[in-house]
Amino acid sequence: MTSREDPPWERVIVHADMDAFFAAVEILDDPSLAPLPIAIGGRSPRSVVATANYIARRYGVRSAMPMALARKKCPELVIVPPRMQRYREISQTVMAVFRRYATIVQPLSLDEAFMDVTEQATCYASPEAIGRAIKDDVLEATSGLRVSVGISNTKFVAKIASDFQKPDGLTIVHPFMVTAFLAPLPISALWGVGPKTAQRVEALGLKSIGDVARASDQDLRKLGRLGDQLKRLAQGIDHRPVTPPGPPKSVGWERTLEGNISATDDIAALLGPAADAVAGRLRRRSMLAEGVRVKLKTTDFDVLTRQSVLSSGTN
Ligand code: TTP
Ligand code: MG
Repeated sequence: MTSREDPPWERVIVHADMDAFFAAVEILDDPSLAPLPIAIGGRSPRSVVATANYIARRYGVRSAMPMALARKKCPELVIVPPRMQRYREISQTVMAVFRRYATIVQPLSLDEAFMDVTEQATCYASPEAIGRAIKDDVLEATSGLRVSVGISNTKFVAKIASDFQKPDGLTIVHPFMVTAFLAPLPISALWGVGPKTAQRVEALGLKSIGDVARASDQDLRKLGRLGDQLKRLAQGIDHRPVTPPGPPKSVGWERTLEGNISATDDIAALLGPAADAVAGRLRRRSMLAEGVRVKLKTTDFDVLTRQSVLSSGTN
């Protein structure tokens, strides 16, 4: 059946992202948590929130927020320690569902993936129908977890769309709606625009994606090569293909300490075990590292990194 609307979809790209993933898994395994505000993370003053359910989010609890602050914002917050093994197991179930719908699945993390369903979509009445089917299948395969789905003709727009009506969202952005959909969004939604770039773009008087889409070449030239790239994205042009995952680009290990340390010797003493853990992971995957990066987080949650390239590979 090929009853797709005009203009034709050159590609049908799906982005799917589980709702409050770690928290949703905990509620699945212990339904008594469902009516309560919950956050996943440790209890120590150092811990940060991995995620929170939508009830806790109403109090302002957010991912990456120090747990101490989260408890201030929501005194009744129930803190649940993470169970990574269980999240990985459910992630495999979810990714297996995705692979039933797409020849190419590109996982971005445990709970989200791009799918190119251009071929498969011809078997459905509409892109919306395939999105509905994916959502229903994830719900069934996981016995109750919900996924938000965005569908458009590019990765860029599909990803924004999956977030648009979270939780339990299904947002279809037809090719002819793309520029209108993007126009009111803030420039920070453009890929490649972090806080620093955002300042440079805003200094040109460009506040929304629509402003960038309409910007003069003269203004955009002030941003160098980035200017072109941003204008194309703002116009919904993004040719990047959905690509299957390759070997990992990095392997790491990190730990949050229970208390502060500041003596150089104390810090140095932690490098040995960290290097052992990383090397073990590399050896298990038969990989060699071409460089090393050390990351250090301060009491204020500032992150300092130092790195160097090695003269030969190591594990
Ligand atoms: P997200 O998809 O960013 O968040 P979410 O699934 O919890 O909520 P939603 O998508 O509905 O907004 O991340 C997926 C999981 O990754 C999340 O459940 C926990 C983990 N995570 C962290 O551990 N630390 C983080 O800072 C973030 C953002 C996520
Ligand atoms: Mg998610």
